[in-house]
Amino acid sequence: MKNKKFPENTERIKRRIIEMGANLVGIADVNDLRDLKVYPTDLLKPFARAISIAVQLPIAIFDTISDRPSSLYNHFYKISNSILDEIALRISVVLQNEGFSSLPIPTSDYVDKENFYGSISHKAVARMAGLGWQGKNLLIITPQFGSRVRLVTVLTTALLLPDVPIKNRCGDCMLCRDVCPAKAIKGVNTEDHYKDRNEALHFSKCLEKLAEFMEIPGISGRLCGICIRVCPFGRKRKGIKDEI
Ligand code: B12
Repeated sequence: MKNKKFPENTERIKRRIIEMGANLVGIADVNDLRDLKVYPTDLLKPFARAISIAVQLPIAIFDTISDRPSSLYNHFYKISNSILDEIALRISVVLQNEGFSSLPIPTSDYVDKENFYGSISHKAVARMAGLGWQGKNLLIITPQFGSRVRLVTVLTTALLLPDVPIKNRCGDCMLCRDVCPAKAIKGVNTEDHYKDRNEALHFSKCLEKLAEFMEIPGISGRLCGICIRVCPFGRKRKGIKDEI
């Protein structure tokens, strides 16, 4: 891949990722992530770009969630993780074969199990890659699918053309705050990103509720999904009728 062919190659790589089953893809400049806490601390050093990839979960899956997560959501969130991990692995090999060192970061790993930190925040990468903004539920909200996406990151030396972040569009909407069964969402907006997760959430309340939900038969992880279900973005389904 020649540097002077930036736009063509960026489009080609993005297309390839979509063909592999992703629904959204964007590119962040690693320089814009330098203030991000990462593990190990030199994780980003060899790389120039971070590719953010999203797979959506269908609205109907979230509609099986009432005041607690459903076993159906439990099942398919794991499948979406596998799809994302597979895409990240495959595109890393594609880029490597073109001469660019590329590192897939797992969808859902906790490197700091005590404080609940992944090796890199996929949400921060997604935001800087223009996939969406950080909503009041602390999650990435995409215009197309709301928060009904899961994310993965590929770090690469390939100088792909970076995308630009998009503005927060939550406005006065408080649906996620009002529906949260733990009353964990404070309802505070951010123009760019929260300095700390406690700015958006009563984090311990969210954690306690997730631990409670883990006791439900059929729920094997720290799952909820209620704030995701109500997000109005992407709920209008073109061509799909609810009633026949
Ligand atoms: C540990 C973890 C948890 C923990 C802690 C969550 C947390 N908020 O930290 C627990 C178990 C509580 C949890 C719960 C959930 N999680 Co979780 N979780 C993770 C995991 C593995 C690591 C997150 C992490 O490192 N957090 C550390 C904090 C500090 O970072 P943060 O949450 O990203 O928020 C900060 C940054 O984003 C930063 N930021 C944003 N933009 C920018 C830009 C720059 C330049 C900088 C410097 C910073 C910055 O601002 C925030 C405040 O500091 C990620 C996967 C991953 N590797 O990213 C999934 C992940 C965040 N979880 C996810 C989901 C969906 C959930 C749940 C809804 C559960 C579920 N599946 O039903 C709940 C929602 C809770 C909530 N409202 O936040 C998704 C989010 C998808 C999305 N659309 O945003 C992720 C990305 C998994 C995935 N691969 O898709 N999770």
